[in-house]
Amino acid sequence: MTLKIYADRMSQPSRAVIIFCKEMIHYTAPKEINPLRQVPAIVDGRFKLFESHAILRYLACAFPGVADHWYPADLFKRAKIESVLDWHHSNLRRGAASYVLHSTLAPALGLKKNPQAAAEGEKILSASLEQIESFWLKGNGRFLLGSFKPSIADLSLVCELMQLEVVDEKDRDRILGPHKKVKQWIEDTNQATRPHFDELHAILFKLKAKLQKQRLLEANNKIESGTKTLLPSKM
Ligand SMILES: N[C@@H](CCC(=O)N[C@@H](CS)C(=O)NCC(=O)O)C(=O)O
Repeated sequence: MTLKIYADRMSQPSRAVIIFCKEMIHYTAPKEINPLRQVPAIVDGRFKLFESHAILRYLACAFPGVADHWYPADLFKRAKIESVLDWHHSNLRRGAASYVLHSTLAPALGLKKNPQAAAEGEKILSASLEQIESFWLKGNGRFLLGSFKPSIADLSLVCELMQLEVVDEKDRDRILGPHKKVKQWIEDTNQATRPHFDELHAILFKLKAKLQKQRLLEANNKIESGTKTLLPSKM
């Protein structure tokens, strides 16, 4: 049976699902699949499913040979992973997705940037990063819940954070800079899922380069028009 995945590499939850598939399973959104038309969604035979966390859980259980650390069979360990996944949607995702949309991506989607909504998103994002740093990353291991190997929660949360690559460098540094453990954890999750992690995030780095060029051009235009108004008129 072929597993069909409806996904978009620009979508954080989609990237988490694709990396997991590439990493773990060696198998090779339209309206009928997901009434919300969001990605990711999958079709496995007659079974249709959407919501990235539900998909990650399903894939971890439905196919043989998936290493236990991704979604442990142990009830207590699994329940802790559920706890991070539930927390994610109303905290890190809410903050990060809103901040990146309103500060950076809005014009590309035909919307106006919204500094107030961006500031509110940043507040939730920073509080979430603080909680990851001081609580979820506590313990001896390099991954969430003090684990020594990544779980589907590491994948989901790190994919969410990777979208910060597209925002202005100084804003990204301001937000991520104070969270050294978070930065190291992003790197560790990348290392643990190479080469798929880099392959799936290449689209973000392409967009990052394009946006940086645009910002530079805008800054140069501003300087040029400023100098012009300072020059004495010939009239
Ligand atoms: N809670 C969902 C979120 C899915 C989601 O927000 N998908 C976005 C892309 S990141 C989407 O498909 N947006 C298009 C739309 O809403 O029409 C999940 O984790 O799968």
